[in-house]
Amino acid sequence: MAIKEILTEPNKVLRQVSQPVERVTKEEQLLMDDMLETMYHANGIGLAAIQIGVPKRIIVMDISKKEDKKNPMYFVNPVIKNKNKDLSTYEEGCLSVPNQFAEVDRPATCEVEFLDYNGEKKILKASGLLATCIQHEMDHLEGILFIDYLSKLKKSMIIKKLSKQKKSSEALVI
Ligand code: GNR
Ligand code: NI
Repeated sequence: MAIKEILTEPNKVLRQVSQPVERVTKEEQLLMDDMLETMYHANGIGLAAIQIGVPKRIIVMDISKKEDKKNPMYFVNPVIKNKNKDLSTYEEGCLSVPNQFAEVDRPATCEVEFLDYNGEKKILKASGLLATCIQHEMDHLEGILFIDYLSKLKKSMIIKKLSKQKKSSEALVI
């Protein structure tokens, strides 16, 4: 297993649409292992493959509380069904948009069809933080970030901040 670098906005790779996985092989399982380790290392609750530069429709998540047992979840080729008409609001963050948080409305519940770590077809009914996180990760597969839902002004302020942060950290690597 290995900890990978997480790409941060602004970065065109994050805007790519990820491609379906034909079959879950050892290669995808190794990728999922690396994604999970990278996610835990960064204290995240979800990670899409594109965030480490791999344009495959793969997501890992673990929304268990710190004091509880780890509960890794793996989603390959996820499809969202039956989105609730009612919306929930969560303060979202993203490992690809470091240190920025904002409220986003999303369907309160949904169902997701996917292949698991072993390539078996599964259906999951999600609500609460799980539903929010799955939808946030699904957006990554389409090249969408949570800041895309904010006003133009808020979004451009965040991107400006991130660009500055990037430039100053690049300047340190001389
Ligand atoms: O770690 C994360 N926390 C989070 C909080 C609220 C809504 C979504 C998320 S996902 C995020 C990790 C991440 O960037 N996944 O793509
Ligand atoms: Ni994210």
